Amino acid sequence: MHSAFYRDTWAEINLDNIYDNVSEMKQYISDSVKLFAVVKANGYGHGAYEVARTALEAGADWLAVAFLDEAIALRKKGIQAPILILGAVRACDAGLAAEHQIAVTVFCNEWLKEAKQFIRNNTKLSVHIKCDTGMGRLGYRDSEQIKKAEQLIGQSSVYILEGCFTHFATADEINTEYYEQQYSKFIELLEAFSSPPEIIHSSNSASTFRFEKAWFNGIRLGISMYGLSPSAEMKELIPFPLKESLTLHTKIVNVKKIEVGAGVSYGVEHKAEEEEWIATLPIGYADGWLRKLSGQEVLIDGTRMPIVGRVCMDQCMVRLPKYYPVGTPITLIGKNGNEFISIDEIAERLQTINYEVICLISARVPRVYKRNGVVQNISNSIV
Ligand code: PMH
Repeated sequence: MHSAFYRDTWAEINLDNIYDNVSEMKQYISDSVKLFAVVKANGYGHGAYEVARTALEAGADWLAVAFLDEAIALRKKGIQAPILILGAVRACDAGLAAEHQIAVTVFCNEWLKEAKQFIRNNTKLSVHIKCDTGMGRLGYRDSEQIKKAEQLIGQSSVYILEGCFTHFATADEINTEYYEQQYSKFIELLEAFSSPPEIIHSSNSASTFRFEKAWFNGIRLGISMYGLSPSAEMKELIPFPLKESLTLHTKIVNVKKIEVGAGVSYGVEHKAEEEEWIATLPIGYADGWLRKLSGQEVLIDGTRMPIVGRVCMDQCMVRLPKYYPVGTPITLIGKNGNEFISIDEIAERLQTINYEVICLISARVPRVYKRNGVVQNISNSIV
């Protein structure tokens, strides 16, 4: 269904590209390896439900999210595929996860002891044991604790031990020393099981591309499903072309000629040195188009123009080389004519990583989903 939006700023999500990225990855890994499509944080800003559906169509076996609300939201929209919550779930919510057939991550035996009372007898909770092999975030760090976890799970009628996993901290870096330490630690921790769980998974995008030995029988694909490289160093190591899937657009809402010395925006950091055409764009930091993007270029008619003055909450201004009418389309991220502004370019300007740029595009920016080249759906969380 199309839901309307009434502002001239939107993100376009190319689901065909997401489909292609997933199916390329499916072909790259062996048939016996399950693909977890990581759709946490609203599908890295792209839209969790639409990405999940597309990834499943393209051959993903599992979905992974960060917390219970994200998983339940997918279930409520009718997604029936297996879902794993990668982050912590409160023990008192274990029953809710079980009712929705959502698998949870377990990283501490106290949790196993406490959570079982919240799970109704006619339901079962699938658990994946998380090993902290060096990320220092969540997970068991020693074999004895894992043996105990296996026992606690075995003794209880409400738990099913389904998986075991870890997460690498440096898979996207050229130097592999720390990676190898984590890998060895994971192998050591896996030996603690008297009977290993069905699904063993450790690799994010970077690790999947680089280390076949760390595929085990599941990989967790996040950033590269969205067509992006996990890091600048990784770009040359990616075995197939990735397709960026998010572009960001707006339109000129006001245009004026300002005289020499006239100021633009808060703090008047820009003053015209000669007569200038200034256009106002209806996008600002509350949309995730941050203040640091003052000076960043945008595309009009296949040409780059700079943002001048401070980016405001809902608007920013660009200097035009000539008059353009209200309604002229502007590309903030993506291709326009022969020019292209990549997500990585924005990340560089913000001195951050591409992950952060896409996650920051806020809920008030409508998402327009294209599939098979045509608009399939529009989501607008405001109206
Ligand atoms: N598995 C876990 C446990 C993760 O936290 C992430 C990403 C992925 C897989 C996917 O990684 P990829 O996007 O590099 O493929 N998590 C995060 C994070 O917490 N911060 O940045 C990325």
